[in-house]
Amino acid sequence: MILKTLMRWGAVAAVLAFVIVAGKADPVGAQTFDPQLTITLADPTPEVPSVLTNDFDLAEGDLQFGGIVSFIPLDWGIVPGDKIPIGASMGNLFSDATLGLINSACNQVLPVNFDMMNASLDRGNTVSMDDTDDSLTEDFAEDNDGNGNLDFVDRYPDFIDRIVDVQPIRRAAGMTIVAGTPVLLQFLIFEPGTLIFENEVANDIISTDYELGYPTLTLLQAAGDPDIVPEPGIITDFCTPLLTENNTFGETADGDQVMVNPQNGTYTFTTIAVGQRDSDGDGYENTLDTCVLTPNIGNPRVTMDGDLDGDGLDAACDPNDDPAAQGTDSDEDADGYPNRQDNCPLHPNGEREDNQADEDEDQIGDACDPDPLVENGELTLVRLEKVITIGDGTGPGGPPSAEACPDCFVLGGENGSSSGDDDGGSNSGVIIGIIVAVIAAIAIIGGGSVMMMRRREGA
Ligand SMILES: [Ca+2]
Ligand SMILES: [Ca+2]
Ligand SMILES: [Ca+2]
Ligand SMILES: [Ca+2]
Repeated sequence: MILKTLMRWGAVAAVLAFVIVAGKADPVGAQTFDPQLTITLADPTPEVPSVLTNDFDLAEGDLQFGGIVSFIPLDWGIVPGDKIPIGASMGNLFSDATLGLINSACNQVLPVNFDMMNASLDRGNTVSMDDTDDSLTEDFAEDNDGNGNLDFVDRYPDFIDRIVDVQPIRRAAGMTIVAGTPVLLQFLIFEPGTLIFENEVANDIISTDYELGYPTLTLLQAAGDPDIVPEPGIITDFCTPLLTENNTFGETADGDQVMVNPQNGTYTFTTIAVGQRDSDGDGYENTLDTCVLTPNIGNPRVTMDGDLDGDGLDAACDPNDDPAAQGTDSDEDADGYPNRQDNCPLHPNGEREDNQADEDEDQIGDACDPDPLVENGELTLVRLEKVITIGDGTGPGGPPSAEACPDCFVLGGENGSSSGDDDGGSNSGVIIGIIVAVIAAIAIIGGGSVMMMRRREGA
């Protein structure tokens, strides 16, 4: 355990070497969640490979996202993953993530980039996100069969089925090392109509799901896994600004088609993004706010702002915000979780207690939640639509022809429902879970910081 801890903290130095400190002041204000989406198609000619760039940005001061589901239009040409070689490069993602490290202000920008590969869809051949063989590397990040593909490419991460128990038609996966820890990013594409939003809030925004097209779910690490076990880590916050650029290739380096433009016409890409909860409405989401029930005095993005003793706890609820005690209260309740990561910074709820338990998943721990069974703070759903024109846009539209894309997914065709255990309409129960689980999950990144740090089995 000591060795593990040392290795982790050693890695911090490496991270800090790449960190740009952006200590810019941000006026305190009401909560906003205003994601900006841009979709660019390199070549709008009908029926040619689609080279798509999707920029998703959140400005500094916005609430961090809790979940994102994107839809690719129904008539777009999607080649299923089982028609593309495993391990083939299908795109990349560049992002600038803003992090708070080791209890400091959330203002350190870390570039995090991924190369995305076509990955196995075989849910019968799974791999763990834990280090089950005690090799000091998590199983998914190893190449146990020595075929040149890391195991998250060859095998299906087992936690996915615990989040969404539905067969995807394609999975793109990429890994990068952050703070010495392998981090996995995955995009799962499902058949149109698979995700049915029964969520009350979502229903206000989404009228029909099938017509929106192919739902794409983004999974970062094992966030959303109900079996995840929190543990203290070095990444204590994950906040805005956030910049992401996601590029999808039209074909692999060997010329295998990946995505193909539809016929002359116009098409709408839809993205549903959910902002995290902010229970006291002070503009700081629960995962970033050390005083979740009291409007903050300072800005958690600015070093020591409203935090005279620099312990990460805002003076609005710090019982001893005393400069004379600077640095000594970095874990005020002495439960092992630093203040900025602790979902109850003033109530012991560490690994010896309930270990950050949060029954209603509002990122306020049960130990200090005034309503442990009722979520505090609203989720903000935003629906973003971008219209893309193919050709001159005057045509009636329609999918690419079988000649232009022999392997493209055919709606209602024989390559539909590869699992045979779902047919869209019967999955409402599944999906209620999805948006909620993913929200809860990704939100954990900031507060519980489970994203980068997972307990190894038996550790
Ligand atoms: Ca607050
Ligand atoms: Ca303080
Ligand atoms: Ca605590
Ligand atoms: Ca709670």
